[in-house]
Amino acid sequence: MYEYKGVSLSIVEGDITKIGIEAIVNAANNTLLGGDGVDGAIHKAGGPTILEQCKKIGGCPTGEARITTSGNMPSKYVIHTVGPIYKDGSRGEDRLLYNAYYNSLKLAKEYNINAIAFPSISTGVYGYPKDEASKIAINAVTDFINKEGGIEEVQFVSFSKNDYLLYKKLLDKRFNNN
Ligand code: AR6
Repeated sequence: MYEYKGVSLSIVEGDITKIGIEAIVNAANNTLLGGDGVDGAIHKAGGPTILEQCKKIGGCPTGEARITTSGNMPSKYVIHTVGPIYKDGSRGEDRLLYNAYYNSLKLAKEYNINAIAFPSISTGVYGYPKDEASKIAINAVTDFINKEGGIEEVQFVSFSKNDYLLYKKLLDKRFNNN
């Protein structure tokens, strides 16, 4: 567990659909109509009410975020965001990934959500290099805390031991933990 300006930051290894927290973030696509990876897992665990709400929303541009309820999952809300498809790093991928995190937090704040869990957006099907993506995730979250505030807890959910260790290395370095 880490603390940054009074906000609790932690790394959790496991399946985000099982986390009982106010909001979980989905790494969705522009249609918001579901897919593989964490998106598929969220729609499967949450049930059809999420898809019904997503259909009404009608899509989401890359880097932006939209919100639905969580259906049958223990969380209350799902914040659907769309990360970039990684090509070669020269097409503004870093800014779009940053925006996906930042805009998810902005939406959370609008809904008075205090605690949120993020998967590692864009690092699966969309192919973003994990090391770079984790740094961007941490930068976006700490920038948001600096500039906007209003959040109390952020969890970085890692789906593998390697991802967990990567976040741990970066957060230890940043916050000087041993
Ligand atoms: N809990 C937590 N993390 C998970 C889970 C889970 N249940 N399942 C996978 N991950 P991805 P993307 C991790 O592919 O790269 C979909 O088809 C996974 O190990 O889910 O943003 C959408 O519809 C990886 O580190 O999302 C889009 O079309 C991370 O979540 C596209 O994939 C993100 O992998 C989005 O691709």
